[in-house]
Amino acid sequence: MFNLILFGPPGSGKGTQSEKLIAKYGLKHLSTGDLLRSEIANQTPLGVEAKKLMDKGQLVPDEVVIGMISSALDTNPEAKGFLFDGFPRTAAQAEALDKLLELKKTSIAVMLALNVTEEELVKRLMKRGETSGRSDDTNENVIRARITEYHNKTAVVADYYKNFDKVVMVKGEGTVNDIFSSLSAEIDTRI
Ligand code: B4P
Repeated sequence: MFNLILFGPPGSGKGTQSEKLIAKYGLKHLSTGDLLRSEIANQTPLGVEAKKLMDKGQLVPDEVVIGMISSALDTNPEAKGFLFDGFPRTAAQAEALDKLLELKKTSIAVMLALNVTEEELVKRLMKRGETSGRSDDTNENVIRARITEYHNKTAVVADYYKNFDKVVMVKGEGTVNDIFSSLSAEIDTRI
């Protein structure tokens, strides 16, 4: 099994690159952002609560997203590997993920971390907000709040995996195809 974390701040290209990587490597894509937006679209109690936080640019509680990932792992026993996109986003989520994978006798092979400047992140998300219908992309204050959450709570997740020598930084600016080639090269040496 080959398990990969695609890491980076909001708007760094995780979702964009994940689509291409799962097509190339046949991994199962687990995006907590997508899972939460599906709960919102279905107006579940979890979705209603999550939307309130997401609209303010804040993270959803750890136990909620850990529960979602745990059941997604259980419902995909045949997967040849997982691509985690937008998860883990806190140190507690990282520790929980390690335990869940250990139960399945597997682990994270590598974290690929996309590096993008803050001004480029804001520009991309504002542009996506023109068409995405995502309420968290339309307001610059909310976008900046998401980036602040990233610095306060999520950046430490890279330090967690650095302890195990599993982090590779990848330049996240340039064309989508060039970034995809850089990510693929890193995967090819490990898969
Ligand atoms: P996510 O859905 O994970 O949203 P994101 O970080 O904004 O998206 P992503 O980084 O994938 O966007 P992409 O670069 O692909 O999270 C949304 C919210 O859900 C969070 O704020 C939080 O509230 C909640 N949440 C999710 N997971 C959670 C967790 N684990 N714990 C707690 N809360 C959680 O795309 C950005 C734009 O850039 C696109 O328009 C794309 O076309 C463009 N782009 C991509 N690559 C480009 C390039 N090379 N050049 C130019 N533009 C590019």
